[in-house]
Amino acid sequence: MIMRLKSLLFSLLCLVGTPGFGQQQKPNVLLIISDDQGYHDLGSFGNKDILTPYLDQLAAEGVRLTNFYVTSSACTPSRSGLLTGRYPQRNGTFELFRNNMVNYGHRYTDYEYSVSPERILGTDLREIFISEVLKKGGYTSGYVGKWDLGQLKRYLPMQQGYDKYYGFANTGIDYFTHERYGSPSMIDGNQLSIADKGTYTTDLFEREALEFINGSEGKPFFLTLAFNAPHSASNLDPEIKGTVQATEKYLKMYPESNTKRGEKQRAYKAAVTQMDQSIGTILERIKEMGQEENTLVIFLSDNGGMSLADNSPLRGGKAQFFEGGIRVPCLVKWPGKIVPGQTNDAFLTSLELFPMMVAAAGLELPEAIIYDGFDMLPVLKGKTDAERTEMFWEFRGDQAARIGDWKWVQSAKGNGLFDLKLDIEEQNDLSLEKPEKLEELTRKFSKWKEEMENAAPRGPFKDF
Ligand SMILES: [Ca+2]
Repeated sequence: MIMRLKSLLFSLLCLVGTPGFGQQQKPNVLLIISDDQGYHDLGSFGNKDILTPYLDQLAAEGVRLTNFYVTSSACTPSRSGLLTGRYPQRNGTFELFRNNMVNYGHRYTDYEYSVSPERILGTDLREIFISEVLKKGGYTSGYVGKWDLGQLKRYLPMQQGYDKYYGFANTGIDYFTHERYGSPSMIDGNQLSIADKGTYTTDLFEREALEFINGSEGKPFFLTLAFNAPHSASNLDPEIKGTVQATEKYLKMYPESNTKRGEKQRAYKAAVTQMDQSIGTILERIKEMGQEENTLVIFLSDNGGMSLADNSPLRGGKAQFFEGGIRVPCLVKWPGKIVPGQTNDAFLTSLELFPMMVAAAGLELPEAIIYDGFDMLPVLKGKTDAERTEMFWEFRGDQAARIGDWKWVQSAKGNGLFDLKLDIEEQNDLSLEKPEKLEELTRKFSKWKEEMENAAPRGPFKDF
């Protein structure tokens, strides 16, 4: 009898330790990244022309962040900051892993590509990716899409805490051939693969995301889904170079234009709409699995849009430190935790996402590592006003700082001191009227820069 009781007790204890019995399973985390999507290129951010019904639904079911920044105006450093929770200048990936020869029309030979900086450099292996922290917490993690943090096997997602990888590791490809200036670039696991050549990337990333989610049942999942849409295609063909590629089905949703630029914009919009549809399909699948209530969904663009995009009302775009290059659309949904249908204009950045995901998973940040952000969930819940007070940017000699509502930019594309509260368009340079403010921002920038320079040497750009 006693033995039977013990056995029964043991069984009960086991049950208690199992998700679904008296305790909530750890939340799934779905982190969706679009590439070079403009601040205004979603219906929920005021665009009347572009079709994004599923992202608009996500906004209606979650919170829309209108004052949210990434750590860089370019892809690679923005992603290094996001996935390590640290300023790119601290983690050492503050440049693109790129050999500029292709910009002058040169197509790499296979050998040249194999030894190019783009191919052989990657984010410092000492950095701890969000996937590595979540893995320790029992998560199964998948990375689908653009990685951009190193192409050699040692730098790929499966060596950085992810259990699955399907995507490309360089900074941009052709949407159909999956080649970068002629070099095959799609990777399945740790191997280059041409098995899916010819299929539009968004379709492939949707397929792979669904496969990962379907296979995760019983375990909390973390999926990073990084579309290449609507980034321009990396193809030397002058008809394709600098354009966004789209499929007929989605092109047909937009009226034809009689100008070349109009047609390019039409394709940009079609690519955004197809990405939106894929996001909708994936969110629907999560709902069918009964996991909607238990899934934290985050959506953001990795940096501002280029010339085909609409960053209005912000000034500038990609590769600039005016707001259009670094303030991006961000949506967060977590049913039961975040009140749906809100707009939150707190000053926040992508550096907050790492601590937020770790806290959502009920885990602690690794000790002895300096993180540059904080868990922003209490801000999204409206429980605290403790938003960010300062943020700094640097890229190729351009510099910028935001302290409170004040923004300072010094760059090849223009300079100025702006009061974002009154002048979100950064039209009114107050440098002469507010010298003490200018002095405060430049002094704080110098202090930040000194801290970054004194941070532990990290490769590849800093550690040489
Ligand atoms: Ca980008």
